[in-house]
Amino acid sequence: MPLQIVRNDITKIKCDAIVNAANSSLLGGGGVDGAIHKAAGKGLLLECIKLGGCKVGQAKITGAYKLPCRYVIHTVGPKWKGGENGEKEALESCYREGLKLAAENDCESVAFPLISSGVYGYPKARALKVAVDIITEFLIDHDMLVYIVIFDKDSFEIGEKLFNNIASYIDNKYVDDNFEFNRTWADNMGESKILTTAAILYPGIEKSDEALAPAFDTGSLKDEVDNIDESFSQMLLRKIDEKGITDSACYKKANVDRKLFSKIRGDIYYHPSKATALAFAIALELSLEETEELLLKAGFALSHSSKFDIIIEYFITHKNYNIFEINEALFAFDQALLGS
Ligand code: AR6
Repeated sequence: MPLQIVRNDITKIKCDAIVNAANSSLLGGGGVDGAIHKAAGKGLLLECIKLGGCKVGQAKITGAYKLPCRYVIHTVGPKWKGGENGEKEALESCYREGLKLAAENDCESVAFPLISSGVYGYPKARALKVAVDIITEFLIDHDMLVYIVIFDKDSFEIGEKLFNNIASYIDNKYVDDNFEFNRTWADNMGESKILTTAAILYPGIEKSDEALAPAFDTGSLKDEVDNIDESFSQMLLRKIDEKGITDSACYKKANVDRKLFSKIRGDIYYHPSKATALAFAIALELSLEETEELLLKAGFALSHSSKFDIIIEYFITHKNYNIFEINEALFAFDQALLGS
């Protein structure tokens, strides 16, 4: 995925460059700046001294010394003064200038902290939105893997209302359906059993195992194989055509890497991960039914036994196909992110 939001300590990220939320002296400080200098060692400070500082919204690059990356890009975020003093434009400039330096230095991957959102007081949710917007804009014309590294969980404030709506949607689906499902399962089997993958993939299978038998009895296996359905790759390409969008618009919206898309395009039997299949369903703005069909082509299904799946279902049924908002919600509920 070209943009990944991860929770980690940025000094531990292995990529070409990490970005430092510095102050205009570039001589170190607290927060992420302190952590980066500490992990990089004295060499970083000695190089920074030679840079002669940096203005708010600008960026400068140095070596990374003991850090597990090649470069550190130092940028100076704005101090939050209520939001009417050019803070947003200055913060946008930090991301643009940082990304520009990364591209000029042939970086294939770069990790940003949430600049200004600590000591400088920029509200975290707004800081995150600026980061996502500018990085997404940049990725339209550049191939790069960009990480936004979140240190503390409260950086993800998806909004109380949305959080509560999703929470009650999960509650309804998760509790009710699981209760119902487990009860019928136990009733039918007369004992508690661990759900098989088939039972999860094809709800209803538990009701009558015999119902499956004809599928295996009729015709030869060779006939079945010869009449194999449209594959995931074929359905994906068909849907892209039907929606009248370009391949690149689709994989970019899905936040899927170009190389991965080429693999899927070139191999009609390619089996993507569930998260990748879902990312395409979201990018294509498929209905719930179409999403389930696409998933099935890849051997997956949406299950009410999984919070992840219920959250995805929530967004699809509410026709909200913004992959970053979905990922923010997944993150808030401690779930894996789409496409990652
Ligand atoms: N990895 C990732 N993110 C981190 C880490 C870490 N190791 N440590 C903190 N954060 P801040 P600012 C997050 O204060 O607001 C310094 O003293 C943190 O939770 O580091 O731009 C400089 O020298 C927050 O979300 O930077 C400046 O004087 C985000 O990084 C001033 O602070 C940014 O918090 C800059 O303030």
